[in-house]
Amino acid sequence: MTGLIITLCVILISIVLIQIGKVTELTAQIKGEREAMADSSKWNGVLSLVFLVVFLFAVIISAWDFKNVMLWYGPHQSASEHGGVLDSAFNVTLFFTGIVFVLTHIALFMFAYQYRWREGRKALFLSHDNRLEVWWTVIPAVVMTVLVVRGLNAWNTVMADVKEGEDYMEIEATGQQFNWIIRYPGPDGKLGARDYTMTTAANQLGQDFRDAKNWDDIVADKEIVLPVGKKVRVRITAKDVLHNFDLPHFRVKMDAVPGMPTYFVFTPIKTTAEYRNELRKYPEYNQPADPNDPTGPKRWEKFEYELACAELCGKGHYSMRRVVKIVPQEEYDAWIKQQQSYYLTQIRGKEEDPNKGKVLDFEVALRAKEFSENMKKAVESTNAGEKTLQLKNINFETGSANLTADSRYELDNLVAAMTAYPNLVIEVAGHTDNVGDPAANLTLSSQRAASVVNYLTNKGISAGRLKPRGYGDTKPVAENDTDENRAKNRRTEFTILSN
Ligand SMILES: [Cu+2]
Repeated sequence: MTGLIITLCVILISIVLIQIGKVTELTAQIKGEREAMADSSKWNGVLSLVFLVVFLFAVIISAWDFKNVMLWYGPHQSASEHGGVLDSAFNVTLFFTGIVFVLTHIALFMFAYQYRWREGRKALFLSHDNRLEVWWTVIPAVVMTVLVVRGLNAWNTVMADVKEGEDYMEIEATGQQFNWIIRYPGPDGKLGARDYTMTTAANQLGQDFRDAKNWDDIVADKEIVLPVGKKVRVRITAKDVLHNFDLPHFRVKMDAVPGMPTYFVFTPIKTTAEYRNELRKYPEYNQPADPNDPTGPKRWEKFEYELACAELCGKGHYSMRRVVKIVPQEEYDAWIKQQQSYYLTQIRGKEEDPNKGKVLDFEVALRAKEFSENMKKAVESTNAGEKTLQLKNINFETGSANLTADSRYELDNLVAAMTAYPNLVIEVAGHTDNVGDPAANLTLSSQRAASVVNYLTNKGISAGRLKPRGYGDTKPVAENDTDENRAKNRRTEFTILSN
């Protein structure tokens, strides 16, 4: 229907134009050709002037109308340290090109009016004028030099890499169709090595997990959180096609190129909350964020910084938006503490893990810390239920009471605790699942408890402080219904009897 109406309109307008053309021709014949030409020339000149005025007004009004929505102005002052340099370079360029823009438009349409065709007037042919040549060469040359020198200066400031010994944090952004994979270095502050040949479904970044620096790396799959006032270096890469790492509020924009890592360094200077507070002063941002919910939150309350992909990288391009949160350092510290290592949660112990079956130093250290904290709590507690602790990673060879070599790590934690609390007396308890004969289970669990006690006495802990006991399958902690639950029931525990 709409198509039909548009076609009809086009046909009708064409007919009208043809008719006007015919009428003009007729008047020309009546009035005489020259007079008609002078007439039309004058009208065209006047219409040029009208166009000039309307056009310049439209430019000014639209710029004024949208001023609070645009970056580089009003509420959208840069939220990064280097952004001001870029904004000022942009504004200086806009100032000079703005003057040229207005002047050339006025000249263009004024000339069209002023020098329209008139009877008996001839054009002046000016073949050469040295003075004019000098003017219109020197002025643009000076302006261009100022702009280029300023621009180069701004470029060097904005693109500067971190200096030797400078305090900064590094994250990594990898673009792919269609999302950003953001990697944080974890507590060691260092990003682990990557090798694209190691990329698999589970290891999307091709992290080389033989590199210890990778073990604590975090892959942030929701929002990006950064502390305010801290210099951030972003390593930027791409997996498939060209993407572009764009943080408009921070004036950060850099191509993500497959096979060629790039970077950008910036320092956020306003938290999300501070930026929202600034938006709050402008009427545009006091409109409801959702037009269907006029009493709901205002636009400034809903504002979020964002990471976008500024490269048309495919049909899902728009979905590469990620929320960026700038928070005070304490809030950042709390957030990063909650993030879990990708390696430990997704890879450790699985097919892809090159360290499968090996105990890693940092895991031993982590567990030792956890053990001593739990021990402290248990010793101080007056609640009987909190006096029993489980020994983790204690394993025996199948069907026997022989401890595996890796059991020593946890047993050494217990030795350390027995030494730290010299009055501690404990019961060491062995438990099994309900598979097999109950009497045999009881014997095996007693032997295993004895085996643990034996290890401890060999390490110099007095036998009088250790009471081994086997419970067989009599004290399950879970139903013996699944493999997982049966594994929970096969365990070694100790209970503090006195301290
Ligand atoms: Cu993209």
